Amino acid sequence: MESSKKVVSEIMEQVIKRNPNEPEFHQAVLEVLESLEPAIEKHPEFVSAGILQRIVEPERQIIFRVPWVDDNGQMQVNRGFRVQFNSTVGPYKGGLRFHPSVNVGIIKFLGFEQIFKNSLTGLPIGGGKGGSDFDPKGKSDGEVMRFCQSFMTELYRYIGADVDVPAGDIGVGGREIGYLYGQYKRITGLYHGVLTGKGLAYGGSLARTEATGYGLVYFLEEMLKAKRQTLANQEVVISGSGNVAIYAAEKVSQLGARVVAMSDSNGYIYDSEGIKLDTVRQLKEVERKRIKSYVKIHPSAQYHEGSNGIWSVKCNIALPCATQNEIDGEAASLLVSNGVMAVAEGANMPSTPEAVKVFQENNVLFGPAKASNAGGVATSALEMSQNSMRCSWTFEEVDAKLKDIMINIYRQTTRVASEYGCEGNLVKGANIAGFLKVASAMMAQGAV
Ligand code: NDP
Ligand code: 2IT
Repeated sequence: MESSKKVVSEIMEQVIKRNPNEPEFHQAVLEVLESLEPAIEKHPEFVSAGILQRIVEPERQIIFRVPWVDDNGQMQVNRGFRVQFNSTVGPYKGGLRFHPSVNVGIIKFLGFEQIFKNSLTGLPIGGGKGGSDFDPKGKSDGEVMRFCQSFMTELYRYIGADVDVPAGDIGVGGREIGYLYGQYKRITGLYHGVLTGKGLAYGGSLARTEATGYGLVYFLEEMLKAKRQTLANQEVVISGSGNVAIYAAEKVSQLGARVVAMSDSNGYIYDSEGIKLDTVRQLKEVERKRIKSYVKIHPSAQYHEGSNGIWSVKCNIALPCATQNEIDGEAASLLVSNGVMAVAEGANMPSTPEAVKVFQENNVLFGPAKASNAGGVATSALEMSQNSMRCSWTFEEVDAKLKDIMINIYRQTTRVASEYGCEGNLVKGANIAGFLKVASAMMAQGAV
């Protein structure tokens, strides 16, 4: 039996060769493979069955042209993506991201991570991700609608309620899901749960909007409980001011903490008295304005240009909820020297490998994204169940299920970390736990 290190380095070499110019994908794969070493040692049968070679290769990658006409009558062309990564435990499931930085490597890193995250939820969902380099910022509702209709006119042939079920991610919220759903229904004539995050009037689930942020905080509460701590009176910094950030802020505030800083891609606001979330929601969810406008309404708060400066704000708890690689080693060291006690990831891969190392070496409680932000996709799976059953659960019912799922993910992650000799290391615990279920299902299904 080859050493697990050798197995990992051979596969990594192949991944880099086969997928050139995709640094985020390489980063995500390396992190998972390295943390799987103890699992590979215990289960040589996974290596002989080629599970690792297969799991790093998407089942299917779809890239398509998205032409649309802007408000000036000009033709615009964007690129659309859907990466169907792994369908071993259920239909492909994962969000769509609309952001100018989107490329196939970004979608592949997200789709790859989604396999393990979705497995951790315990629900029957495989891994996928999609999106476009379309930038919704500054576009009219009509432009966003025409773009979404064109995007779905191509995507519809690859998805389905039992095939692949997209949802939101950066730049894709209720408005976009509505336009995408309408077009899918018009083309196919089918009224079924092909997307999640739908409006409540047409098959959406209560608590899906809140789910990622709330789930993150339920996970964080478990991390704190293990150290006999609570959220009461903690000072919290949350990056981003989108869907995940807003509902993480709402839940930590309900539990007695104070959010002192939030951001967008231009800069961050600091309000020592605690950020007024109603203002943030009005600015971001309703008016689609920049976070800078907050200080016009609350002049005692401060605005600082540059989003990364947010990590210099002193806090006990940091919740990165904006984007990948937003905390590097230097930012992590700054947080540590300012006394941060816990970091839980709302965004996908927001901490660089150097940052994770800094947190772990300094005994900061660290909740990795695949575990801590799984509440969004878990609630999407609950939306799929309700659609299949033609019923709607109450907010309280969905929220209670979400909380149970997050507590289970925490327990599973800590238990597997101990079983595999890395007690307290939730990064390894989450990756190994997510992997074991998918790997054994792949073994059972044979060479597919
Ligand atoms: P939104 O589009 O609602 O909000 C994104 C926020 O992050 C905005 O404040 C945005 O600022 C900021 N942001 C985006 N890109 C960058 C960047 N390159 N640099 C700095 N700031 C940036 O997205 P979500 O809240 O849905 O997603 C946030 C993160 O959470 C992503 O990593 C996503 O993958 C992850 N996630 C989302 C889930 C969901 O259910 N929505 C589930 C699990 C994870 P600006 O407005 O200036 O662009
Ligand atoms: O990263 C994620 O888990 C999401 N964007 C949510 C995916 C989903 O299908 O709800």
